Amino acid sequence: MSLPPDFKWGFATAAYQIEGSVNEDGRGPSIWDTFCAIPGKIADGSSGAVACDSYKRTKEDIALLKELGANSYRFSISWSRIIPLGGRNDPINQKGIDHYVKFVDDLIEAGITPFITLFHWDLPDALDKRYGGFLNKEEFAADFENYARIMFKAIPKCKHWITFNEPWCSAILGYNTGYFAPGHTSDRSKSPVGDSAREPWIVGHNILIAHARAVKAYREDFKPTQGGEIGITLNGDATLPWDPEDPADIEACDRKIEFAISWFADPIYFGKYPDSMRKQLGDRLPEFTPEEVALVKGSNDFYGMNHYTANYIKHKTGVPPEDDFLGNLETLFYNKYGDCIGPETQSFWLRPHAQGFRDLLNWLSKRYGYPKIYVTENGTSLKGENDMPLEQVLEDDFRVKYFNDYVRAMAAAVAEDGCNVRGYLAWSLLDNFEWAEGYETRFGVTYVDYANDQKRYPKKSAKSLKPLFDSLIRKE
Ligand code: GBH
Repeated sequence: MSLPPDFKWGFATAAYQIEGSVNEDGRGPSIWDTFCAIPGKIADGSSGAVACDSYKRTKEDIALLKELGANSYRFSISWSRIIPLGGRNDPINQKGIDHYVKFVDDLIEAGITPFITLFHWDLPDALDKRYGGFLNKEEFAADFENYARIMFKAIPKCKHWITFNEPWCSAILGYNTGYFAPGHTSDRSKSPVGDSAREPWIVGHNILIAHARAVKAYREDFKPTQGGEIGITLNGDATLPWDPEDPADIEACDRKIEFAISWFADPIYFGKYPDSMRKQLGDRLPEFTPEEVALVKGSNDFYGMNHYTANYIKHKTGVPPEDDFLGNLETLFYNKYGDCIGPETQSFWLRPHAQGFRDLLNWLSKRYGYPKIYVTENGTSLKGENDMPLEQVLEDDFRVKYFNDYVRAMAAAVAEDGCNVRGYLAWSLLDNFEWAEGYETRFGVTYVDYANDQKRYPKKSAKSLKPLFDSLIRKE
């Protein structure tokens, strides 16, 4: 028994990936509606227009959570349902607010603790068009703070707030590779706009400022009466040296994590960017003003950790190209001796390697002083799952094993290494819109039959988590 009695566990989702109803009750478009409409951006040409229809099936989703035994649920709010045009002087849509207020009431009524993500990539499209969205520090931060305040006020019952989900993805995939909305990149065959060498670092900086402003607002004006907590969720993969004997590969392992995670976490815990990033990026990486340092430093009540996979890291020599965002290194699935890091999944970037989870929990805990951690996402796709017959899909032993191995690695990090993990939200409750990969890649513990009225079928993995956590959580 290695997890504390009040350990929170359950499942996670995000608004644009599950809700559908994009024109319902006054919602305005987000950058993902716009991006999906551009031919070639989404693998199967789809969008989140219908997705899992969860906007209309909140009852069904809550019943499912209950059936699976979850005590917590992480979901995100669609900003453009609250303020269709997004900005602080734009009209507020009461119907959007009412929807989430009712949803939280119903969750709590069902005994499920809500974790709310304010921003999971679906920026109101009007803000992108009006002033360049994340690229405009003053406007974006002010508008995000205003939106966050509306939600804090409307949902005092929520005690766990996440400002941003994976700002790395918004910055790098949105403004360097162009793989995600709004699709900026220097590659003119993919986008008429973008500067892969500069924009991502500006976007990352501005998201940090917006995060910190929302945290300050919560702490000053809501936390004293509501008593909740707030933090950011960062994504990052575990790293192992390609050549364990080569000090340059060992150093590159840390640098990879610094470029992915410490880019955001160092400013939040230490008030500065990592030296490795400053060294490589020079003045393309923005500087924090003294006021910004004061705002950003210390702006986490907890660390939200999204984690899926691991890579072998091989350092590169020579001057990296200007658009490099990894830290002058290669990420590989095989090491020098030909060992493979883990089996293939449907996601080109994901190979299970549970020991990496334990190692990364330790890396983060050491660097940031053993903060309280919520694992806000962890999960896997399964090679070829979309083409399997339903009976086979429902016997997802590969995913059962993934969760078993990863949750046990986490429990060991808590019991044996002293990491302060207090919650775990599996990704995902439902198969859903997997962004640029469309619906071909499934991450759900529940199969969603998109061709037949979005009917839900819990897979074996859905039912595997309750007994697993029951065996690991100490009774009072
Ligand atoms: C999460 O990101 C998201 O929060 C969630 O919405 C999503 O459904 C889930 O993963 C499953 O994908 O080769 O540069 O294109 C996970 C972290 C980081 C994984 C970026 C994919 C792409 C690397 N993601 N990565 S790249």
